[in-house]
Amino acid sequence: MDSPPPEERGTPVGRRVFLGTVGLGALGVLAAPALQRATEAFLGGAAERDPTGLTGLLPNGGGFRYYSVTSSVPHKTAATYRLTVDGLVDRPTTYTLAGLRALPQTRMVRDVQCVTGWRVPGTPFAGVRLSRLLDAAGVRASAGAVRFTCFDGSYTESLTLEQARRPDVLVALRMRDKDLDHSHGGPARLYVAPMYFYKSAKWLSGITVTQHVEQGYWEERGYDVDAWVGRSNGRDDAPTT
Ligand SMILES: Nc1nc2c(c(=O)[nH]1)N[C@H]1C(S)=C(S)[C@@H](COP(=O)(O)O)O[C@H]1N2
Ligand SMILES: [Mo]
Repeated sequence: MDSPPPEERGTPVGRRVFLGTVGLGALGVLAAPALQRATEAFLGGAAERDPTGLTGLLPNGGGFRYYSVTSSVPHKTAATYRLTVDGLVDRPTTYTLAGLRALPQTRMVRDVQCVTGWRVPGTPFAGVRLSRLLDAAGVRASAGAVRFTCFDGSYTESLTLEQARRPDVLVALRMRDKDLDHSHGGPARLYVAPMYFYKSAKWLSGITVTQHVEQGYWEERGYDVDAWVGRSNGRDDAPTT
């Protein structure tokens, strides 16, 4: 079990929620059919068996399943990668990878939990707190949400501003103490530790501050916008102690 760094203690994602994800593996498999039925109903029966997780299983991914909603994704290097922060901000900003690496880095070790039941325990992620980028840009008073876009050209996600400012939400540059590789969304992805992994948009290219939450890719297809692990997507029966 990891022990959260001091600055993370006392945030809403406490030990309770974290421990609540342990042992969810078996439960997740049992709970999956209900979610799958809901998704299939939503898609008119066209959904594959496991719409957000079973495509492209990486043989040596250490439990990770590679997933992309697009068939190919361009590669970006330190020379070509850019992350823009815009929308309802006073100082729209474009970061290079070097610029992101030069900012203070936060490392967290949590379980990764896909909504379809697979889980990878104790996975280190590191990067820049999203709150830092938002503060640097100067979020306007009228703002209420943040929208994320990706250089795969299709995937989108969103968080409320309150969620986006949590200390356990990162623009991650590293996973398992290595630079994020392309398959896992490198050079930079969103990492939303307390939520199911579909919130953690890979190949992050844009952060746009908006007034209201707009549904992301999977949310338009039936998944919860507030994707707290153990408390959303029909998993309210997850352990709570
Ligand atoms: N751009 C993009 N981000 C994405 C996805 C995607 O298809 N495209 N899939 C999501 C889902 S459903 C999961 S479970 C994780 C998978 O991350 P991994 O490929 O690093 O295991 O990424 C999330 N972020
Ligand atoms: Mo997923």
